[in-house]
Order: sequence, then C-alpha cells, then structure tokens
Amino acid sequence: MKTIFKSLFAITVLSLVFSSCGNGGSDKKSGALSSSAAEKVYVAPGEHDEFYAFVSGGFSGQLAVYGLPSGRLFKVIPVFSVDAEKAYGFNEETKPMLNTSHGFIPWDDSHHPDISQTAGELDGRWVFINGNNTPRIAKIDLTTFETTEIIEIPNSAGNHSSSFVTENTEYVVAGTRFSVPYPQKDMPIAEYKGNFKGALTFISVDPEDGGMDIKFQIMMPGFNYDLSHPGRGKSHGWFFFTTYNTEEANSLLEVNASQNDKDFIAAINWKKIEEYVNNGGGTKAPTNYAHNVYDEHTHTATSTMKDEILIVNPSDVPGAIYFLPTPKSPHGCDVDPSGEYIIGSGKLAAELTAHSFTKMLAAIEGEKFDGEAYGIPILQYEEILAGAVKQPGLGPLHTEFDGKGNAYTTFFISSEVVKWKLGTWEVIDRKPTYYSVGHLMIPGGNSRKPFGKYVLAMNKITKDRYLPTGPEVTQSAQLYDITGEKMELLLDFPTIGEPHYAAGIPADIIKANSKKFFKLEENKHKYVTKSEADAKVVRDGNEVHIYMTMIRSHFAPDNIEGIQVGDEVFFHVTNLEQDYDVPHGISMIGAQTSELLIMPGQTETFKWYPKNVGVWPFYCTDFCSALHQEMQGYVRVSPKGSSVPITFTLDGDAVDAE
Ligand code: K7E
Ligand code: CUA
Repeated sequence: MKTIFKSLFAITVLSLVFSSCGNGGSDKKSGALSSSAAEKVYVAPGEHDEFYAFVSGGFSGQLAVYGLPSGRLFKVIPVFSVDAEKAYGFNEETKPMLNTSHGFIPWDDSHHPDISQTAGELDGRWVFINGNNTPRIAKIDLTTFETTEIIEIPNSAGNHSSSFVTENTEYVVAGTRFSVPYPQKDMPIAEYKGNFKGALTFISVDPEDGGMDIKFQIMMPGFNYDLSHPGRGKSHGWFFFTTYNTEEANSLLEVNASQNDKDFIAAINWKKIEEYVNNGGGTKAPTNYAHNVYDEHTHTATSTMKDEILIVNPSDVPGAIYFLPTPKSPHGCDVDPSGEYIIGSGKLAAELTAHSFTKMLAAIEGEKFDGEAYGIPILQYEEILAGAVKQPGLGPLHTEFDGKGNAYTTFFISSEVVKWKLGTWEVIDRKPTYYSVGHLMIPGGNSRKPFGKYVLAMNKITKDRYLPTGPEVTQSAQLYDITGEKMELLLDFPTIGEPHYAAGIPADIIKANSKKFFKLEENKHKYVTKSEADAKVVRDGNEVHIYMTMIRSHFAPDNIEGIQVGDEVFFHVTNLEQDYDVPHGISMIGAQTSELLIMPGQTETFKWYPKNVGVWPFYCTDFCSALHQEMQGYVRVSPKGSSVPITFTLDGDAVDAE
C-alpha cells in the first residue's frame, strides 16, 4: 500500500508527504520518553505480558506473535509462505497447505488477522487471516499456534476486504479488491465497465471444530472492495464493505478512480441472504478451488479440489443490499462496539464520515433512495449520516475503538493517531506516529468488548528510528497508553515484513489452553514410529522409507547402509519425547528441503535424493541436550545397482532389513 499512497497523494500533497516522513531533528527528540513510560512497558525477566498481539506479516505472508506491552517477539507462525525455520511448505505433511487452483503457491501477502468471537467477544479459539495475492483465507489454531486450514477463494482477485468474523464466528468474510470477469474469460480489458464483477464470499465456520466451507458468494458490481467489517450488537446480521473505483476505471486509477465525489459502503444483510440460501436460493456454478486441512492427529495436511460454488446475485434477494454514499475513495470500514456507527475513511476526504445504522434502517424503511447502481438502491447521504469529524487530519485509513465511547483513527499522510469522540465527533487528542501509519489495533477493538488499555500503531516508514541496515529498514509498531484523556507514546518495536493489521487479546484467554506437546499414543501419522524397536528401513523399488525416531540424544536408526544413487529416500521421523519444549531437528546433507523441526509426539517427512556415492551425515539441528552434538548419523550411498544390502544400526547393533 505504501506505493499506492505515495503516488496517490503525491499529486496534491507532495510537501506534506515529505514533511510527514520526517528526517530526524526535532521530531526525533519529541520521542524522548519519561521513565514512567519505560516502567509501563517493562516486563521483568520471567514475567508474562498482559496481551498477545498477532501482527500480520504483509509481504512476508506470515503472522507474528508479540507480547504487549513489551513488544517482545515470540513466534512467527508460517501461514501463506514457506518457512525454512519450521519446514512449513518443505516437509511432505505441510506441502498440501499451499496447494491452490494455480498449483503449489509458496508465498502470499497477508493483511488482516481477526480472532474468533462468541457473542461479540473474543473467545481466543482461532485467528483468521487473508492471503491477498492468490486469494485465500487461513485459520490458525490458538492451542497449537499452527495454521490448520486454508481455503482458496474462487472468482476473487486481491482478497483484501477480508478476513473479518461475524460476532459468533458464523462466518469469516472475504471480499475481492479487484473485480474480474465472471466467469473468467479471455476478453478486452477496455470492456471492464459493466462486465467485471466483484465477489464477496461468506465462509461458514463450524462452531465445534472450526471447519471452513464457502456458504455463498455474492456477485457484486465491478467496483473495488477495499475493506469490510461486520455489524455487531444491533447491526449483527449486516456486513459493511467500502468500495472505491465506482467509476469502474481500468487504467491510471489514481486519477480515473478519484473522479466521483462519493463512492459507497455496501451494506449487506447477510442474515437475509443466508435465509434465502437456506431455502434453496442461489445458483450452483462450476468452479475450481483448493480446500486444505491440517489434521493434528495425523500431523498431515490434505488438499481437496472443490468444483462447485453457490452464487447469489444482488437482484435475487431484493432488500438485502444497499449502497451508503461515502466521500472520496474510502479505505477503512469500521463499526463501533455498539454497532451503531459505521465509519468510512475517505482517503481524499476532508472529513471522516460516520453513518448511523439506525438511520440507515429508517432510510430503507422510508425508501429514501438516491437512485441505484446496477439495481442496488443508493441511500440518501443526508438521511444516513450520523456525523463527521471535521478536519481530523490527512489521509484517514483505519479506526479502532476503546469501548469507552472513543475512536482512534490513523492518518497516513499527516502521520498521526487522532482520538475523537463517538456521537459528538470532537477531536480529543492527536499524537504523531513515526511515520506513515497504516492500521492501528486495540486488543478486542474489533469486538463488542475492547480492552482499551493500549493502541498499537503500525507504521510503514521508520527512517532514522532505528540503527540503519542498508537500503531496507525495518517497519515498526508503536505502542500508546490510552488509559488517560491524552495518549502517551510508550514504545517502538520493529516488526516482521509489513505489518498491516493486528489482532490483540488478553493473554489469559489463550495461555491456559496452549498445547505443551502432542501425545504419542494419539499420533495417527501414516508413517509414525512409536518406539525405537519399531524403527526400520524398507526398500520398495527405488523408494526407500526410513522409519526413524529421535529422543535425547540419538536417532534410531543412526547408521543406514544400502542406499543407492538415484533412490528416492523418505525420512519419516517421529520425536518420541513426551515433555514440554523438547523439539528435535533433522537435516541431511544435500537435501533440497529445509531442516525439519519436530515437536514432541509429532512425525514429519522429508525427501532426499542422493546424488553422490559416499558416506553422508545427518544431524539434529536444535540444541536439545548437553549431548546434542552427539545426535547424528550416517547414510552410506552406493552406486546404482550395487549389491550392498539395506542394513541399519539400532541401539548400537546392526540390523538387516527384513
Ligand atoms: Cu490499510 Cu491491506 Cu488493511 Cu495495509 S490495508 S494499511
Ligand atoms: Cu536433538 Cu539436538
């Protein structure tokens, strides 16, 4: 987004962009903090943070887990991108997680994590996140902190107005940023207008196991659908999506998509559409998308291709979809905890617009329409407007809420967080960010019950804030105390990739459920080895399967002979430990994968193609005990067709393969 905004605003507010990006000097000195700020973020050795923050990795495709208020990084959870540290996408078990209708896609751009809710409050079961580029939604299990499901979104392109949950996690919702031909076909791009479609996808979530399934997809007019949020409380049952490019331009959008004085927020009565669909409504259409599920007991993912989807056209369900005119290419779309106010952040607008849900319903009832777009009624702006925050800053992007009647909005161009009051629309405070802030996050700020103690601002530019690291410098988060009338900057900390959005939650909701290890007796992996006595090596043509175990501080088997150049060697490795925090790793010289990092009770597999005759070592990659350096083994590789039989050593004794 950095690029988009730079070019977008360069036209009109070049000087502001530069002054806001800052270059040290007085701005930097204003960052000097009182010692009380240091105390507020200091988490003593051995103490735990009060909150988890799940911060998206943006172009890293991952999700990083930090503690707040300390800003300490605990884990990077691999989601849409392969991760050599954890073997995600490298071992045979997780490769299916990255399967799509375009084949194996080892990367994506992850933007918006959202934590599951029950009755509008965070329940800490799962966190969902979108992959923008090859449209996908992932689910991370918050007992294991592992990605356990990825569903591809067909008919979508630039899956950006995603992935936000309704207040009982009935649905996780995904909207397309780019409209595309539907169905996809070879056609002139110049014929975009009126012919492309924007798909909004409602993915049901099983309340028991969290299983995702595309329930229906609404084929909207060919606008860009930028961000979205569910209604909550009184507006539960509705979903709101910002749109831009209602001009339906297909070239030089920075000019051509900034023509209309107002674009729209699309208000979708999903309950009404759900009812329609449950009664047999909608049209089944052929499609092709991947649904990938990781099973914690087999420790293995499977990928299933789906070939059908239920399509709903807006005209099929009259009275379910309306357009709320909203000034100037709105980006963020945020709903306050009461569900009454729908905030649209017009990137080019002088004020911040708040629509009233109550007035929206009245306007629908009274048919206060101002024409229509592709058959969808446009409500009269004045009839639905709750109020506007006047001259709040430049380039508003995103808003969060503290649950005490205040809202906090980020301003990309003027690089600040502005606190304002819901209902009176007055600005209460503003604090600079360093620099060019995108999203901000208050733990639970996306639910009916925010925990309004801190706000975390996520910044795009950090020049001069940290030690230089060549042309690429880190992006950054900044933590503010929001317990008082005025915000107080407490902390800067660097982030992984580009942090777009984040989701925060009190640690107490999650930490008691955090899994400590996998039970070996529950391990149903196809190639599990549950004891050293069962370890073996089996040749099947040119495939060799090594059933291996690991425990402090040895592998079984450790020496293996009878492998030949040209074999396809599978290492199926089970960690026999049944204790917290005792992973072992394994790496093999010349293997074209990463190492594997295997948790206690877990089995993982990698393939090795021996190319050269000789005796080749493997070793444990995780310093697991005082004798970690002794945790090693050898594979003897003979020429193709050699008569050396398969043998291996178990517990120091040579064993012949049966
Ligand atoms: Cu504003 Cu992708 Cu939510 Cu980035 S988006 S900032
Ligand atoms: Cu096992 Cu080091």
